[in-house]
Amino acid sequence: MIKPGETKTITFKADKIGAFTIWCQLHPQNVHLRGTLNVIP
Ligand SMILES: [Cu+2]
Repeated sequence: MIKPGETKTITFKADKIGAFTIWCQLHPQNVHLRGTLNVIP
């Protein structure tokens, strides 16, 4: 988690191409709009 206004860089290996739904881990999935993580070649 990060505080409001704070920035943080994370690194991970995206081993599949596509559009993946992402959501907040702190609240039920219907509380916020979901986001999409797009992995492109
Ligand atoms: Cu949330």
